[in-house]
Amino acid sequence: MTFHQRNGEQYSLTNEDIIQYAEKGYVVLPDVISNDEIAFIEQWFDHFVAGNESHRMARDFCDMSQPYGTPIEEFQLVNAMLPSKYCPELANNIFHRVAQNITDQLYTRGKALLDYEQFLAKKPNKSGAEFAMHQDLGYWPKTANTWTATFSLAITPSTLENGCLQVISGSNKEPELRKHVPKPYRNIDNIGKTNAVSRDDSHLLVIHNETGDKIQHLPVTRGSVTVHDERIIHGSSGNLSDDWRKTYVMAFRDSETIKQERGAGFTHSHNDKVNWNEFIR
Ligand SMILES: O=C(O)CCC(=O)C(=O)O
Repeated sequence: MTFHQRNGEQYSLTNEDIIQYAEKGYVVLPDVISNDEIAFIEQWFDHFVAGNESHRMARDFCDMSQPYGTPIEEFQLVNAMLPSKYCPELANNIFHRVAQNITDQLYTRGKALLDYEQFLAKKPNKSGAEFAMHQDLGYWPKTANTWTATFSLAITPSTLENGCLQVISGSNKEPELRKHVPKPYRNIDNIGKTNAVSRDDSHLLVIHNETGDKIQHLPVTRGSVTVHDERIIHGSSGNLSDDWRKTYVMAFRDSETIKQERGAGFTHSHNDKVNWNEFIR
């Protein structure tokens, strides 16, 4: 039996991890970041989620379950994009360095680097704090090489009750990306009518579930990590617990892909001025 091992900034994957990631589109890695290391990250996490940088983040501080313009007091699924851009003290932190080491083991046909990061927090007792099921590639511009490893570090335990990550294992092998559309929200003034929205109204995209979709939940302990690829269907439910769910997301992509994205003005900031029509899949 092979065990995972953290040694300095290295975390050794097993052959089974590498095969599962390629075949099923995800892997769960226990005990990647220690309690002491998380304490540093959590201070910054709480700083952002409390809205302390919101005055200079515009749409990079938003709710991933509700349209832009939702008042901060009503947020359920708090999203702070690109925290190291706003507070460079966080850049190249221990999670970044260990995740880079793991990425280098998963991706050997080129060099993948950190493309973007985000803090995601589900407030306690918010059944609406759902992250609708999607494929990450549905959110991004077309690029020649799509390879991605997206890491979710559990800053708090991630459980069934607080809305842990859920995946459809193996859906990364579907030949076509599913159709993603902006989430329609009910117009409260016009009960019964549903507003059609564009990506300028809300960042959130949704897909249609298909019969046969089998959801698998991925609960993890504090300090553990899930890694998912760009094609696997995934999302998460609301938080029915009395505690926060806090997650630090980091995505690594091929260095040439990152160059292509930046060339098209795409930095993963919600403030990017992107012509989405050019990116339609
Ligand atoms: O952790 C979650 O609740 C969802 C995160 C997610 O969808 C992503 O990182 O792509």
